Amino acid sequence: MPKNAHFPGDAVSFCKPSGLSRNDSAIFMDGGGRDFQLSKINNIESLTAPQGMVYISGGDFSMGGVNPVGMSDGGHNDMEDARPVHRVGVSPFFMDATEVTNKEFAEFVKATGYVTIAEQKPTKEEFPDAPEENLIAGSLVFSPPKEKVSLDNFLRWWSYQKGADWRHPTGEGSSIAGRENYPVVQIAWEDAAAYAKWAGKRLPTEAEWEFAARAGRSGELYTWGNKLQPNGKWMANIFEGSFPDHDSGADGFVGIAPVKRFPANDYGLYDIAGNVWEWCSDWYRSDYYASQSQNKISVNPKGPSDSFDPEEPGVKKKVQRGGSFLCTDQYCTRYMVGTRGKGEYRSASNHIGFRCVKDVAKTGKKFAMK
Ligand SMILES: [Ca+2]
Repeated sequence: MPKNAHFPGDAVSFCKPSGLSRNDSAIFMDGGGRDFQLSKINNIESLTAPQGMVYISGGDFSMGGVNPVGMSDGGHNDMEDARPVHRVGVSPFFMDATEVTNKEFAEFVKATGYVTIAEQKPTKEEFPDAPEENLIAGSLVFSPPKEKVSLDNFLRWWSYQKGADWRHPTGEGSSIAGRENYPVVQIAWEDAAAYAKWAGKRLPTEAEWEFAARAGRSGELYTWGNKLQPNGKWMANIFEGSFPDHDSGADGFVGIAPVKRFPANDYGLYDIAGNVWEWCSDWYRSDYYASQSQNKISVNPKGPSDSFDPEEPGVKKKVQRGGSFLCTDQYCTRYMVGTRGKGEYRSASNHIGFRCVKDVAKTGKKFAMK
């Protein structure tokens, strides 16, 4: 592959995967570490990012995730959808440094009068088989059982709560008063896309999201390296204790945390792992990575044209990334950086939010992509 094959004129710097050789990296992976190649980050003049955003210079990287040694599928969930690892290039862009907050979303609603999906009464057209009395505005809320339960049915810890929406994240009686700097939740994909459009931004592609999350580090388990707690320090808001009945809050937070309470990754992105899931623009297909060429770079991929999840055929899903305050190695370790999440695009819950990206104005050849 010729150097700079699709970034004519741009110098490129090579980033080593955190001092590890590729063979060393494989120690941490279940063999798949060898699939990762060094990231090639565009070494071009940094642009001043709009307020609250960071500049991501783009480049080529190995996208995907493999199983860490000793952890089959990182918990109970199958992660085959994050393989094979394949090579992807992304153009420069700006990205929100934090997840969109309640304060920011409130400004959007005040300016536009926007009503989120969770606030709307479900219609007979959308749910023709549901009795009329069940058509009540609300949303999914994490409702932990009092005791340890088997992990084969998520309905044991999720329930549909009347009145749950972004202003009332856990249902009637709950509030976001004093929580202006918390990520907004109970946001369906359409709501996130509407906010992004209003803000002059857009949702990230899944490739942009992972490129930014990896921050030049190749093939590592986490956005910060290969150890969950470097020097004993918690790096993301996840779930510790006994899932789902007891969140010990060992990382400092039981449940959701305000933004910027954990270290940013090397690109200056806060909570890119954990805290709340983040919607991406792509439709979700479990077999999408398998459809990508293993021999050439996929440039600015935008995902498949339709959605398919064999676990729920017929349910249209968009990609979610980063995991949430509910992710744990007991069930779902999707705070690990290459892993993928998904959700029905008109559904929300109290652990789903988003952040936006913004295109860099193309100036002549400098950012031209072939
Ligand atoms: Ca936590």
